[in-house]
Amino acid sequence: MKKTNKKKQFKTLVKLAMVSLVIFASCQSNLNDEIPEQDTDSKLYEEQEVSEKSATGANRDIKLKFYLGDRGQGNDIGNVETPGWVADKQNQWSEWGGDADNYDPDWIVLELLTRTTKNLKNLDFRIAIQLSDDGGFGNGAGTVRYTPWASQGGGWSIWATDADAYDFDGVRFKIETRPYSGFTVEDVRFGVQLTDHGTSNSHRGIAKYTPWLSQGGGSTGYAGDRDFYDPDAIRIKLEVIR
Ligand SMILES: [Ca+2]
Ligand SMILES: [Ca+2]
Ligand SMILES: [Ca+2]
Ligand SMILES: [Ca+2]
Repeated sequence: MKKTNKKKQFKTLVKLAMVSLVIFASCQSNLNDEIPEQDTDSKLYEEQEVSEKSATGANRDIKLKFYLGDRGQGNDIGNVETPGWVADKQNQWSEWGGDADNYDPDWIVLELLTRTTKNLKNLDFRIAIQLSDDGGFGNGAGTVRYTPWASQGGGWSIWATDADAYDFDGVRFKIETRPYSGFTVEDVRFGVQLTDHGTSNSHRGIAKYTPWLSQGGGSTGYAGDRDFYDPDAIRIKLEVIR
């Protein structure tokens, strides 16, 4: 009996060892299987990315819209203003935008709009921003600041303030365009950041971005300085993929 039991025990041990080996081996083969699966997935992902990118500057035009508000996000909203569609090459300032009483706005929202009836082929552009005071409408206006051109890769403007760099009331934008044979922006989005105490780095709010042109555009959401109260300066970003 003892011998038989030992034999049984031995057999069981062997079985267990074999089962473990099989499990281990199948786990290994699963791991090996997963690698090509991941490859397939990432290929699919790339294809999706490519199809999302099918909306480009070669088949779409863009427009910047903006509005400001005060006393909390979404409150005391002023008029929505725009410098117009880029492909229309207006090169004109928008109307001055302010909050509801054109006095000390707390936040700004930028929107990127797109349309398919015109495109950005063979066109270079940059964004200009100017701030004013004393009820907006251009009184006490500060220096005009520009983003780099799209053909230069875009980027942030210098900080724009009103004349005394303290509690601006009005904001306006212009999109400057110039013909640029052979240059067409692939993708584009707008960014905006506010600060206070002049152009102090330590009072910056979070930089906010619109979705990309290839994503259909959209809104930055509310952009304010660090405490979302009476900012002094705004800078604007033209972000491009060439
Ligand atoms: Ca106000
Ligand atoms: Ca305010
Ligand atoms: Ca001022
Ligand atoms: Ca503030």
